[in-house]
Amino acid sequence: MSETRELYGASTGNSIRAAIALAEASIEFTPRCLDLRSGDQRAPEYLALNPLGKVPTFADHSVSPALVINQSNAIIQYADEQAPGRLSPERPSAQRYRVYDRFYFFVTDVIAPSHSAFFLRQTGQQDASAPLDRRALEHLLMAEAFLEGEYMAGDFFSMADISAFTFARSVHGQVDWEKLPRMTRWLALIETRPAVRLGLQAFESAPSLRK
Ligand SMILES: N[C@@H](CCC(=O)N[C@@H](CS)C(=O)NCC(=O)O)C(=O)O
Repeated sequence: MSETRELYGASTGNSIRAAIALAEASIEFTPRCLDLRSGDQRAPEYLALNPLGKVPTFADHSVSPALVINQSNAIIQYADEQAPGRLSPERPSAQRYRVYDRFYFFVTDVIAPSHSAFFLRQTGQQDASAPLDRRALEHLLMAEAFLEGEYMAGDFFSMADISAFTFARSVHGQVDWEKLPRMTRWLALIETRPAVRLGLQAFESAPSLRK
């Protein structure tokens, strides 16, 4: 673990995707776990790093001033740039743009409506949340057609797989997997990756923000 690089987060999709991307890029970091129910994200020392009071936040103290990244997808992009070729093809090419295309499909057409639905449920608007949940799920299931190769953007692992993975896992019980043979194989394949396991566990036993 690196004390110079920290990833503040919780066991939520956004934090786990960021942790997986850093691990896949072999960027060492210390996970710092926030208890969102207790409001750790609104503690003044955390707000100094992330004025929005949200997780995740990545901080690299090895540079001066420290590099701080607040958005999960910007952390994934950082990981991609730090380890060329690991999360997307190294050079501009049709394959690289397919990775980006599918990455943004999962980010904007699956994860974003699902987050909006979550907000509506939290605020008691169940009826309004249901169509957004359905839309997110329907979009995820379209990815069966992406899987002509083993992975979401071809024959190689990429950030597109990271963006699809946590949501696919979170709706596991709502999907008829027998109708989705490619996605079933894909999910099992992604789950066995050491960096994915590391990301999934990062905030289970991580040192807490409150030391
Ligand atoms: N667009 C942000 C969203 C971050 C976000 O909404 N994080 C949630 C957890 S998934 C959070 O921190 N919620 C706590 C709160 O809003 O108080 C990202 O992708 O990083």
